[in-house]
Amino acid sequence: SAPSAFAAVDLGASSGRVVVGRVGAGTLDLTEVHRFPNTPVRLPGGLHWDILALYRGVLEGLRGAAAGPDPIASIGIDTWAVDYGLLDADGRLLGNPYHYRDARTDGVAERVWERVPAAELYAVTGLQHLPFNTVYQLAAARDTAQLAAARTLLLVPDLLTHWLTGSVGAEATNASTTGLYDAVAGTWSRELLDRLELPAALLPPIRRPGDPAGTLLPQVAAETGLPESTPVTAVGSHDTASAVVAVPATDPDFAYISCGTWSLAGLELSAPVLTEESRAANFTNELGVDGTIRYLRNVMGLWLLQESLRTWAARGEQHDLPELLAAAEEAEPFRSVVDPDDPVFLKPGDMPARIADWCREHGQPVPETAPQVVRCVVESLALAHRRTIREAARLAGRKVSVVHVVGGGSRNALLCRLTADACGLPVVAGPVEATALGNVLVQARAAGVVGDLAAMRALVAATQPTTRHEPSVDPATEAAWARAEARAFG
Ligand code: ADP
Ligand code: LRH
Repeated sequence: SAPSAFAAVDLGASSGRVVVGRVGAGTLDLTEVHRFPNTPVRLPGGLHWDILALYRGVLEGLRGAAAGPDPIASIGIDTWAVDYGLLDADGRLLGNPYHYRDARTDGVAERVWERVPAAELYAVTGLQHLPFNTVYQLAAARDTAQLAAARTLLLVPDLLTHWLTGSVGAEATNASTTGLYDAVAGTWSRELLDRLELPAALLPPIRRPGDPAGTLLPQVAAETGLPESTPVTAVGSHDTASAVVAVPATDPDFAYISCGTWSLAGLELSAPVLTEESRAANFTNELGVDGTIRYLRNVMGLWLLQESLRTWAARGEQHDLPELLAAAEEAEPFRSVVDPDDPVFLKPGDMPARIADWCREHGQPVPETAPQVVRCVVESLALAHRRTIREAARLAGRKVSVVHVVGGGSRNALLCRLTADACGLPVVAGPVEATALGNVLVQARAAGVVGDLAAMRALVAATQPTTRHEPSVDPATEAAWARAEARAFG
């Protein structure tokens, strides 16, 4: 039978895209229909996502999908995690969703822990501590007029789904990033909501990847040219969950790094690790597709590079990324390395200056040129990948024989090669668009076109190009990375 076509909406922190994926026996291909930048906006009241610009991009992409050669069997939506919009009693959006890098959560976690200690939060949710987890954002909003007027909270992919279909729900993989989801029971944690005095009624019923999420509203159908009967299907609506679906692993002992704005580095497990040691190491147990657990840690990721480029561009210094990476390749190795996960790097702002300050404060040479800054960022990320994957394997009692790097960072050959050296393991790089592929595959599975997770991964491995980076065989390599690790992480 002919392949079926599915539209995937995938919004990352740096860009959004709408792609059409065709899936059939032995077939999996993607066509990018529309790509648009995701540019946050600072208002007097804080840093926001430009949700209407994003929604306009979604509609434009769906229009492109409708105009293509294949009938669209279904639509799936994934975005970054934790952020949400609030609807009032009339179902209208109350204000622009906040960006997770907004400062209003500063110091809030500590207040929340006075009510529910961090160890108790972890025992229920299995979620790593990030200052912007939804639970802290809601605690920061406690006394606002906006929260008082809110009747429904929709995570960003669920908000976009609501605008397309009118349906109200909370997709489970993304719900697992809120800090309000019980990792063992697989439901919102009523107990945590009560103890934190957060209104449980805000939270919609959970739906799972593969569940139907409605069909297009008449005005959406008219605007996009898609039939009203077009279904929206819940996918792994947390982008990282969709990315992990499309990791082309053929070896069961694999680790993955979903590498874009963030590097999400870890393992796929069948059960959460909720030990105190795991909490102290700040590993998360986020929900994957088919009840799997994404046992990983957020590494600060290519944000450090994106924000450096943005800083230079604001000063009139334009850099071409491939050229800059080629220059970084020639730069002196291990001149300076930082702990990329230091919270000083989290917020928007002058990144090269913060890297320079960090180096100065830690007795390391300050990177002077752009290639030196980039070399420092890439080596520091490779170090964080090494540390994170080794720690995940130890805490989960698992062996790792290969590291898969997917997402935009898989195009960064220097980062992939250094990650291979740092980990002492082969790195398989690609696919770049793993998230969109995972989104398409879960829709295809719901339509009965593809089988289980293993079958989906086999299809990705058979159809999508990857690049293998072998680690250095020089016996001095491990010692060099171990020394650099001590410099970066103390
Ligand atoms: P997100 O989903 O978080 O927006 P992506 O997965 O789209 O992120 O990855 C974006 C990142 O990919 C960019 O910040 C950049 O560092 C990297 N990237 C994109 N194109 C290239 C390229 N040609 N060479 C090296 N890196 C690239
Ligand atoms: C990656 C991601 C990550 C979250 C962060 C907020 O895009 O979804 O998994 O921790 O954004």
